[in-house]
Amino acid sequence: MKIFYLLLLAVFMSSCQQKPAQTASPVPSAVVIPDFSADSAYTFIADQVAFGPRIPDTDAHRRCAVYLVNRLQAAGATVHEQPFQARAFNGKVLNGVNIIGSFNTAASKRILLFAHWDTRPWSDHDPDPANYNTPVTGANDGASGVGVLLEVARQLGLKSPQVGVDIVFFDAEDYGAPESWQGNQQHTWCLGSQHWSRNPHQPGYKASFGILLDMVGAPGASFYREQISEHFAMDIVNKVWSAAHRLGHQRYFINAPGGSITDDHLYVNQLAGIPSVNIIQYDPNSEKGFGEYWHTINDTMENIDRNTLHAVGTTVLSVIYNES
Ligand code: AHN
Ligand code: ZN
Repeated sequence: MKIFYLLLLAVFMSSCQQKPAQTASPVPSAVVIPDFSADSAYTFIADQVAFGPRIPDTDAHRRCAVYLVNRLQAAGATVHEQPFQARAFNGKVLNGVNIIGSFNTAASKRILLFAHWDTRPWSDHDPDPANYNTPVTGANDGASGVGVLLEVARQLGLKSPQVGVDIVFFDAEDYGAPESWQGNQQHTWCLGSQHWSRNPHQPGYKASFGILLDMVGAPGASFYREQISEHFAMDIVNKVWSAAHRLGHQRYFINAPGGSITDDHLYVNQLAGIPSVNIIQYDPNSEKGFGEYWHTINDTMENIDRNTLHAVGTTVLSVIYNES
């Protein structure tokens, strides 16, 4: 009889012990973030570079626009092209086009991701003044941000996030007046984002926040906390930099103040009222803040590093898939 009760007790206890494992776990399951393919992003950068310099009113520019639209559509985005004209500092009227790819169009909460897709017509920071009138190839300055976002787009199409996402490729960012220009340099950059911020592709368009990627492909890049970003969107800087640190990317995302950089996010903040941050390679402690190949003839594929693309891409995906 004693043995029978002991057996019964043993069966009872073992069934009790199993129970918690079978029902609700006390730890909530973590959000699954899709894998970012740095190889794919790298290819998307090489594809853009292969067109040649993407200067408004050139054939390479027109052909690259078709490519960008096709890639966004292939990822499953609803694509909107926004052509515009803008007068450059030198009086030239540029024919530009902003390209917008939207995911989860029905979602009311939206995140804006952006980069510029044009390239600079002059290598005005090249050590050799003879190269001044050679266009920048723009592997890093232009193609890198777009390449990372095309891979983000591909992942968004494979697995839908809880929020809506709009990816904007701004044109005519890099047509700004060179330092030698005698006139007022202010507002000569970022012509596409100035246009879009005054005339969004949907009237009254709003997003919860925005993230700009600019020059995100160089080996060993440092992304300091850019100061216009901190001024308009401190919470978002904290969100992005802490996501990067959680993923182990603190060597790239430095928790210290960077420069105050006139870039597309200035106008998205100031004119469109969307709190936005800039992930941009700029080291305030170095002599050449934007890196040694910035606005030179050496901004080429040899200076694009998959590790940097991966750090930035996984950080952006982590931020998006953690939003609800
Ligand atoms: C200025 O040099 C004023 N802004 C940098 C914006 C930029 C140019 N990003 C890429 N190229
Ligand atoms: Zn540039």
